[in-house]
Amino acid sequence: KTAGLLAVFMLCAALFSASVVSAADISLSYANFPPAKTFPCVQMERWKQEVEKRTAGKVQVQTYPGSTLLGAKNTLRGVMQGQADIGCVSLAYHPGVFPLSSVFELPLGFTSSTSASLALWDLYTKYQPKEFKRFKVLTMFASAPSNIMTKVPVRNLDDLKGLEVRASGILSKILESLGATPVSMPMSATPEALQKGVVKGLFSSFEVLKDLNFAEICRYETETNTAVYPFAIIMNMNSWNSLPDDVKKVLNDLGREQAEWTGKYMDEHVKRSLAWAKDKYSIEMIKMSDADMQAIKDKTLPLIEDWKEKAAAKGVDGAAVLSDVEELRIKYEG
Ligand code: 3IO
Repeated sequence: KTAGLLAVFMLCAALFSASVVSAADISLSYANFPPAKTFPCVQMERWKQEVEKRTAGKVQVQTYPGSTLLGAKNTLRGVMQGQADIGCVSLAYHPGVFPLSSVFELPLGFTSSTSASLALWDLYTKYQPKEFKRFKVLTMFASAPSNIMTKVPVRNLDDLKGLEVRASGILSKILESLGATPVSMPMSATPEALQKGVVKGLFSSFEVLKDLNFAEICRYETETNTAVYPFAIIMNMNSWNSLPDDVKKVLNDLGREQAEWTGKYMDEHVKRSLAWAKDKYSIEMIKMSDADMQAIKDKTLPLIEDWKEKAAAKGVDGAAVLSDVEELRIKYEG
């Protein structure tokens, strides 16, 4: 008799605790590779706040900046396998894996993170490309246009000849076509490479001058305003499928808004960081001649054809994608 009562009691306790756990608390882990101060992590904290607010605390997000849960190169696999529920991926770190979305790594003339981020999100929602089929994509965004930050002045294309400069993906190919010696690595590996002298500079957006203190070591900033780096925030498919519908709606509704928020934050932050770097380290801003700027356009043009061929080999209609991106660029650049 006592054993029967005990069994009933234990069953009730089990049911009770299960219902409490499922109703009150959904905990999602979110892995990010660069340090907490950088823009991918700033947007992560904003997303966490919005999600927790809009679900009235039903969802809690545990954020892991600085590769504390997954690093730059193993976030894709880690999220797929469920080591984190959510992860931040810089697409350029995975050449060939994103034949459609990598179009944003080409020199297409985007002048802001806001316009590139909105165009990227619209392109994703239109095509729903199969390169993301294993994931739920929560949002996407892009860095501001890339520029050359170096220890030595790069005043013209001649100065760039043979110079070791860090980039990733198609942006490394852009450097190569300009005569530099690109060294591909994630942003998270760049501070050490600069310190050790493995590279003389980097090719990315200017806000890292402040956020990673690169202004201290890279006093020369050459404006090229070429390609952006596209990002995706991906979620494990089982984690997504296990969410209740009201939570799914909150996350879906945040997709475009988060892309725009991140773009606007980035564009403002680039200005703040440049002002800070001028004030603190007296960085020199360099503009190349009109002839060199035209040469940059001419020399990087073949990369667009390259991309189209690679896209075609993966079943992506590159010409259609490029024409859609151009339409979106005009729409969002105004
Ligand atoms: C980036 C990546 C991590 C932290 C700050 C950043 N600013 C621009 C990027 C773009 C990127 O992925 C890269 O590797 O330059």
